[in-house]
Amino acid sequence: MQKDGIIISNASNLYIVEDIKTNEIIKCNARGKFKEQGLTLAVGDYVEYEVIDEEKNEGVIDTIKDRKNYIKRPKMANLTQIIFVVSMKQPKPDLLMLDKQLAFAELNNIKPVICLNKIDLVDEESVNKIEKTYSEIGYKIFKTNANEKIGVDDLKDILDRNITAFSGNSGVGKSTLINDIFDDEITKSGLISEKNQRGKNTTTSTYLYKINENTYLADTPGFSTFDIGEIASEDLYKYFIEFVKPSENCEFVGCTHIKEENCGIKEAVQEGKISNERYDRFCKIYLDLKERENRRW
Ligand SMILES: Nc1nc2c(ncn2[C@@H]2O[C@H](COP(=O)(O)OP(=O)(O)OP(=O)(O)O)[C@@H](O)[C@H]2O)c(=O)[nH]1
Ligand SMILES: [Mg+2]
Ligand SMILES: [Zn+2]
Repeated sequence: MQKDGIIISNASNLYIVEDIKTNEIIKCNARGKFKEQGLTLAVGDYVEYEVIDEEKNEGVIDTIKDRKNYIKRPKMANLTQIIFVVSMKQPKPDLLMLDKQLAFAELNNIKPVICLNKIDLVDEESVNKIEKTYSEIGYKIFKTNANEKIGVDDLKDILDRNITAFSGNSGVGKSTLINDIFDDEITKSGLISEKNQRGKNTTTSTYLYKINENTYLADTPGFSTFDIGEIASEDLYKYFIEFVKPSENCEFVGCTHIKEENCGIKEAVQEGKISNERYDRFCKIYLDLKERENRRW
């Protein structure tokens, strides 16, 4: 009998499937046809599986359902939301990284959410400045002090009906936030808080935790920003969402929005409709992508 499940972890050819209805865990292999079709199954895939061995909880995956998206590093399907954690201090905010990651999310059709953490370590003004830049673009912003669990409840609410991952540089507070939110649910099982010999939390493979009906949290080894290398330099502006409308006013077809005269995006910067700093970071990322393209030829 075919049952509905979701892949919650994967090591080489073994897929751990959680039954959607019963939450039972079944160790599955994949049918050979997927390989023949060049399809790689991934954590987050909704599947139909069949139980082969009732006692050992073993089964086989027959079908993959249509994917919303697929990302390569970490290998994952159907991620619907990423919470980008930015630390206000120790380490200081890395907005270049944030902008790369926002572009990555836009490229993959994943809802981005920004969490400004460690607000206890800086004055309110510097938090509000970053908040203003990104809320004006239309992004959702949360301000937290994870150590004191301040602002964390609001974060919890947006997880509902999503497959969410946390992302951000080392030390920004991802694990602290996740532990805050799932104090009881997850960390008791020891999974997220599992420590390696050095006593530091590490995540080496992706794992999905079911929080609620249709609600999962992905613990991942981190997102490779190199994946924005998939974006052609000339398309980058499309993933800086507030640049799209002004770009309609560019005089030249194929305007790179860097050096040209009569560029709609540069005009919007001058008129204060696009943040100066965001534009500067756009130029930096553009030039990076361009250089990578040139090296490829
Ligand atoms: N003052 C302050 N410290 C915080 C806050 N959130 C986290 N920290 C501290 O920052 C340090 C790093 O936090 P982690 O949660 O381990 O950071 P992480 O993002 O998981 O780091 P990696 O696992 O290395 O990627 C810890 O010592 C936390 O106690 C906060 O809001 N305020
Ligand atoms: Mg961590
Ligand atoms: Zn332009």
